Amino acid sequence: MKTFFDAQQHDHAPAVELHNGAYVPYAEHRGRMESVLAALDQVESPRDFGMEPIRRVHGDAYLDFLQGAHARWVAAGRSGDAHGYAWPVVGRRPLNLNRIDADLGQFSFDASSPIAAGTWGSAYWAAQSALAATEAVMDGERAAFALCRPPGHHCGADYLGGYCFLNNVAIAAEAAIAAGRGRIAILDIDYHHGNGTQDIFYDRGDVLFVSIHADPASDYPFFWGHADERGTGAGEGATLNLPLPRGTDMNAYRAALDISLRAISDFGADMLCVSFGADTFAGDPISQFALQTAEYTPIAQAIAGLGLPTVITMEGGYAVDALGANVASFLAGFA
Ligand code: SP5
Ligand code: ZN
Repeated sequence: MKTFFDAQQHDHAPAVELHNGAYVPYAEHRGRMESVLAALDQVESPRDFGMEPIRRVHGDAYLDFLQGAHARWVAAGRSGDAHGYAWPVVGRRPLNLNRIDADLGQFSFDASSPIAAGTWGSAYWAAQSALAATEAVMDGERAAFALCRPPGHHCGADYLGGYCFLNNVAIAAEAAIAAGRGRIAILDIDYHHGNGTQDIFYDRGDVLFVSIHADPASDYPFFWGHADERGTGAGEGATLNLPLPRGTDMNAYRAALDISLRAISDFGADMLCVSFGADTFAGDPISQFALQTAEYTPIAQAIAGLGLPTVITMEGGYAVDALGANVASFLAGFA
């Protein structure tokens, strides 16, 4: 399968994240990509599609913030990565205070996604990888894989979080629509709910968002991904959340997958985008599902059975030693 990755995606290297009350080593590190790259035989660098496709998803104020945040952090006399610590209560009006600490709160929803010196460049090239995979599929490939790092599904039009800065799968979907595709289905099979993607398309009837994830009653991101979230306005019914309990194994997972595939098939999409996270793996250090390496192949075969041109973007997966094998097992299902 055509796979896209740019070496600049390695530059994003935050040191620590806040977890259970302490700063611990950042789980979303470059070793993840090294594991995947070692398991795949051919990877291409994407060409540069520029800012326009990114601007279709993200607001200008957010993009200006993201590009400038680390330099402003340094200009404020700080060292290391930019960490926010104060957030506006929901409903407070946005204020233009020209204060890096205020903006870190304004444009994020959690404390697990510091901005490092290389963050913007890596996020930019992850998005370009997603665009290259989209282009490959529109040029006739049956499926293509964007090895996105940083991942994207937790960040919204105007906020970052969950290790995500630019929403790669949303950027891919909007690029396909701009190129003339009418209806896009997004299937999110990361362990965590894809809250950013859901928010971006919540009122849209032309993009179906379907997500299978750990129940947000027990797991991050808590405030999104509950079964009663079904879209709004023209998007009513175009969001489908299938939360599953901790401990979910292949049997229960497969039943939710079948419901997802039926919804996508009923929607009549002409392209599919898959947010693929391998943090559903039994050995994942931050997640609690029980899928095995070999089970990613039949999952992918079932998805491929839809017969839709498919763009796959990488999301989470933190069992670094097994990550390459898990990704390879998934991609094998499309072969
Ligand atoms: C893309 C994706 O999978 N994002 C997941 C973000 C989850 N963040 C909340 C869980 C925090 C767990 N931190 C563990 C750190 C271990 N070093
Ligand atoms: Zn995840």
